[in-house]
Amino acid sequence: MKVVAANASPFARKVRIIIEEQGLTDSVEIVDPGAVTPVSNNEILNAASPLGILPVLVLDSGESIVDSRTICDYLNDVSAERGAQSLYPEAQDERYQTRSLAALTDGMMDVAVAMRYETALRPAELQWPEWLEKQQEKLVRSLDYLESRVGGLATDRLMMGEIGVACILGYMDFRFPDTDWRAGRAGLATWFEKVSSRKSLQDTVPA
Ligand SMILES: N[C@@H](CCC(=O)N[C@@H](CS)C(=O)NCC(=O)O)C(=O)O
Repeated sequence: MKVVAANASPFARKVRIIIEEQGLTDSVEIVDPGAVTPVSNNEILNAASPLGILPVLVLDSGESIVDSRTICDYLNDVSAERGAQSLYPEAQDERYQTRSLAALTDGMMDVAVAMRYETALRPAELQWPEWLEKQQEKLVRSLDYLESRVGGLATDRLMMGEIGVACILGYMDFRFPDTDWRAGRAGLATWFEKVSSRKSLQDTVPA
């Protein structure tokens, strides 16, 4: 199977980290489609998914699986069948906490990617400062929430929640280097520094 995934995308990064962490590097080819924006057409991507949004997993049968969360779950199932540990805890409460953290960090990525499109792609005269300000507040509140919960984040083994946290923090550094998310969030900064040394994160630094 192959996954259409750009290096800059935090959603695609989750998938690429899972491929490495779950021992699937020999089974999934990574295809970089080149530039992808909401205001351009990318033929490789559009051939894989009518939505033209990445990542997309293309199975050997030719069928596509869209949306990073679905792809992550699919790869988690495939790796579990091969004996890897699941990316979700078994106990129900913990499992839903992990799912909720993964959903929160996906939401943060949605906000951050939309802000990037607004500031980098939308013509200056059409930009909407009030909208940008509210999106920024969502990120600030969510980062503060993550800081308050950082004691529950593992560094020795990444589950789906930790992978999401690492991907949004890496994206903040990549696209919003002037926003000092580390200020006042020493726990999160230390956690991110520790997990960033993992091979799966080193190999997928956004570019
Ligand atoms: N919900 C989707 C979001 C993916 C997403 O926003 N991908 C961006 C790149 S980071 C994209 O493909 N943008 C192109 C577009 O919006 O047309 C997922 O989790 O896979």
